[in-house]
Amino acid sequence: MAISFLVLGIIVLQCSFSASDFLHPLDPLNATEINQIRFLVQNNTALCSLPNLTFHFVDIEGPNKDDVLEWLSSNTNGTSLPPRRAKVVLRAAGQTLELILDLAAGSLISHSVYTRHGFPPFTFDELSRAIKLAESFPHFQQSIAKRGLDMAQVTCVPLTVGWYGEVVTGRIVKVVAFYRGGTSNIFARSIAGISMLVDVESMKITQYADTSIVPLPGAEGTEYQPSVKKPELCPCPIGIGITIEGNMVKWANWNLHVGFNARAGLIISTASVLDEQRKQFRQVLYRGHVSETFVPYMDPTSEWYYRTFMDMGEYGFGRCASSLMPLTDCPEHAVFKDGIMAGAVGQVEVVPNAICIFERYSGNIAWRHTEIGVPGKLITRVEPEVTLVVRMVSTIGNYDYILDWEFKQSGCIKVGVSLTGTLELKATPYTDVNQIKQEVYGNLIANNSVGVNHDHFFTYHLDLDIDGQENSFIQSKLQIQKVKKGWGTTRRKSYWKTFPEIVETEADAKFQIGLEPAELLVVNPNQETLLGNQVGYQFMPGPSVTALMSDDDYPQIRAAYTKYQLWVTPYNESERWAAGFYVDRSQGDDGLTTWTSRNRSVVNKDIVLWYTVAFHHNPSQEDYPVMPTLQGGFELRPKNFFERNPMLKQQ
Ligand SMILES: *[C@@H]1O[C@H](CO)[C@@H](O)[C@H](O)[C@H]1NC(C)=O
Ligand SMILES: *[C@@H]1O[C@H](CO)[C@@H](O)[C@H](O)[C@H]1NC(C)=O
Ligand SMILES: *[C@@H]1O[C@H](CO)[C@@H](O)[C@H](O)[C@H]1NC(C)=O
Ligand SMILES: [Cu+2]
Repeated sequence: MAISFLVLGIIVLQCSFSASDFLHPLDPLNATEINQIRFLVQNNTALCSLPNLTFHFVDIEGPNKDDVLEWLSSNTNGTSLPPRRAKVVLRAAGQTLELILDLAAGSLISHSVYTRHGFPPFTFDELSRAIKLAESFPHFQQSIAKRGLDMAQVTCVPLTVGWYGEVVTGRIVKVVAFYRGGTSNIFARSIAGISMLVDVESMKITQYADTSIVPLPGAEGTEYQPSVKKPELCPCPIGIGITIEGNMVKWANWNLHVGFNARAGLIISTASVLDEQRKQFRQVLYRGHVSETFVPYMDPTSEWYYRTFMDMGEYGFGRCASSLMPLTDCPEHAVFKDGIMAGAVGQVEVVPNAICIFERYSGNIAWRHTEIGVPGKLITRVEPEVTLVVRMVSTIGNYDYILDWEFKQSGCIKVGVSLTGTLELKATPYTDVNQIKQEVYGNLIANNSVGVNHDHFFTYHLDLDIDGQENSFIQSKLQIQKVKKGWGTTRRKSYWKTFPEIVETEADAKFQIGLEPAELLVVNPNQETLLGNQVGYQFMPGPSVTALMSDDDYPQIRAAYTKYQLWVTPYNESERWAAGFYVDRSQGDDGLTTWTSRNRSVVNKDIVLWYTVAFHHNPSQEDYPVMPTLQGGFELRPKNFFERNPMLKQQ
């Protein structure tokens, strides 16, 4: 398996990459730049003397959006790129340090200590050292022996702990244990009753308790075999063709930039669509990516209550990116791109094949019509749908999240997020639903295993620029109108009509979607079609899911933004992460809810949409031992953006 994967990887790489050193101002940091950053930090006299210096965040800083747009419009190839800067977040001597570096000058622009609530993401080094520490802890080994288990079959998993009103003194993880014996599905066999706290800065176990012995769920039926069936090689249609220059992707009528960082993973930026009539590319999306995730479990008991993960800010979606498998994760002809980031000591880390890009022949119909009204003729015109998909998979412990961005020739952008992987199961004495007398906070989905109720929230940062930066947001309600008396000969009593309302300020720009019928639109009030309609894109939400925790519950305070599915804010480069930048043990005083309390105007401004795709997950037996994918998402659809259906060629 490993060998054939390697061979395929090489083949794909050969036909996918030109040696082009095409640059875009939003390109992720490359290996040379990451090495340069490490060098600058290690040779800085103030920094190099600090003990236990670790790198927690390294990414490009900026550049200024105006500079990027100017560069794009002047269409220069690598000349006059805006200044290349990096933001670095370090931990040293118990402090969080923020640096801004100038990569051209090789100098430190600014340097400050962050003193407010919350901590940067954990490094993988810290997490793996915490695991090793726990596994070698004598009391823990005794607890395992007491249960008659073999230490060599134990897997420890470090979990972030959230915040519950306490005074936060340090960076800690809770380590929980699972048993591999007889299975590779570790999350199916939880060793319950043991609780361990590790201070990751001192790398010491600060709390240990072994309270109760719960039966270990069996190994039988937990295994999920990798599919050995080789995908059939399709008689694939000849593709439209994907052109990749550096990180710029050109396909059909789309131009876009595909970026990556350790926190967000996949980042789509400067996406524009060709208008054949106007003979120009028109801006649609300046930048889009998942900005935070929130997975609160609904079990308030002592071993589970703290499981309220904010994976993106605590662990990182890019950090947890999986290498995609050719022909299974992505179809034939997919082009792969590596994910490059900085590790704990600033070293270059590469996730091979972190992103794939491919044409999708869905078997769907892009548009069609059969005309029977022309005498003597039966006219049928159909166009099959061919789209471009950009994909990554992030595996955060037990869950695998598949993130898709699909670009259609109709101008639509469809964003999908799929959940699969294994559930984080809770061990229980029960082997039959009828035995259950006490609340188990979920469902018995396998012998001795409860699938605990939980939610998944994915909050997207969507900086739309419809035909330019000055945009407005419109909520257009559909309301029933009564037909007035004395209206002539109609026998109708009612009809519906739209009532578009421009959303003025942030206080009005947060929505619980689906309560009443309404269209949600981003328009450019300064641009019209030839017919005089305002150009725009419609935001098509997925099913409406709202957080179901009380407002005073600590996880809900940290993720208060999940109460509304959609928020609109004026663009501000430093407002990018919905729950704030420092999420580990955050207290809810940064992020969307805080920013929007300023009640800024969102009319005819550069605006950003924040949309949360969410799922309430009440597990079932089919989720065991591995969960079939469950998909959610949303779509952006042109609305009076083109003069007519853009898929029809000019006549
Ligand atoms: C559950 O496990 C018990 C033994 O631990 C076994 O007798 C029983 O058949 C199992 N039930 C199912 C549904 O697999
Ligand atoms: C941008 O947002 C940050 C954080 O909310 C705020 O401190 C800063 O003042 C804002 N900048 C502008 C220009 O509004
Ligand atoms: C927000 O600003 C608008 C316009 O100035 C004002 O009418 C509204 O009352 C403000 N809302 C809040 C909650 O401050
Ligand atoms: Cu789930």
